[in-house]
Amino acid sequence: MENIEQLRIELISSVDKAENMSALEEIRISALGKKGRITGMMKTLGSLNKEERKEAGQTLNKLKNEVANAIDSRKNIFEETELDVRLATEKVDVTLPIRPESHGRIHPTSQTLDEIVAIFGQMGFDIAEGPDIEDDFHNFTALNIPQNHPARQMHDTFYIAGEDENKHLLRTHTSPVQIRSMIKQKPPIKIIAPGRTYRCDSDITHTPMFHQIEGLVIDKTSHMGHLKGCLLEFIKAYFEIDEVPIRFRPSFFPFTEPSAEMDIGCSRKGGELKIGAGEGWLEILGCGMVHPNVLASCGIDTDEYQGFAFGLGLERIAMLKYGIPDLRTFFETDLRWLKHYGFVPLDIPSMTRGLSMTGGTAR
Ligand code: 2NM
Repeated sequence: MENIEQLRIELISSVDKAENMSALEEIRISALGKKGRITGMMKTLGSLNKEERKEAGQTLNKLKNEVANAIDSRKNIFEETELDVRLATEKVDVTLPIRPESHGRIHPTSQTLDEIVAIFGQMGFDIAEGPDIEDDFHNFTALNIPQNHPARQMHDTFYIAGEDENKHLLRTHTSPVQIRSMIKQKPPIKIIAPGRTYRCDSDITHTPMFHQIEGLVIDKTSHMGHLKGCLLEFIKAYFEIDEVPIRFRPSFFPFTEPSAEMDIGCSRKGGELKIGAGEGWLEILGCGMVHPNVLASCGIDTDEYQGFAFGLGLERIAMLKYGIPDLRTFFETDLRWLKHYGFVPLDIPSMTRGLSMTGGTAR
């Protein structure tokens, strides 16, 4: 057997002298590889007697570890040096404008969602999310929607195959998210729930999938006056105008009492729709005080708590702001459409930077 100490000195010194990664790899193979010198010596252990074998085995194992460690630490030095060189030579000028060849655009649905989230975020609302696949309880029962209600029928709701106690379905609104929040979290609650919703409906003004944003405020004293103030502030911020007439018309939803539909003022002079003071009205969202039955289904004490909720369609409100005439084009993935109505990726909506600086028909 070769002199182990001799081999140790030889290997460690060649590791120290190695100039680069590939030299190190050669040393590793020649010492520790299948046909390496240490490996070779290990194979000869069988010919020794028990005592000698034990001693030589331990010494060889120690040598093996020592050489492997020496190679690893030399590797680390190379890697660090390499990184230092890259850090010193590679530079990024963060003040450069974005590349002219960047053609990607943000979809109006995403842009509108980001704008609305920025506005309600500023007002202190949290964002809540939930599953697209819901069950009968969260989508209907907890919302005070009776068993025989038309919305539950097969032709309005996408049910998922299987006939169990608590049928699964694609949520028809984002209200089940509020239900989950109310069950999970104690009041006060102040959330908006944006997301995809699904209805078995398809014509000029309906697509089987669309986006909704719903809001919910639960505390001890909130009333219709707060609802009105909150929604007025939202509308002014969203349409970026200081004065908008609003009006509330009585309505009906199973999950609110009283319920209302909110209209905003507009003018249609010269065939162009303009939001703000004018001779016309536009229906914009539904709202109301959360029905006590809904609160009770979520385990909230109706003697102590009350609150308001509202819901609106994202695509519809995007169409109004950005002058997009056809709902269905939102879902057609037509690049020419996206190029026309889409937004530059770096124009991220925020209440301090402004909502939409370029984009839509403004460009
Ligand atoms: C609307 C209109 C009115 C609403 C109610 C609730 C909940 F879960 F709190 F009961 N969420 N959303 C609501 C109320 C939604 O959309 C047109």
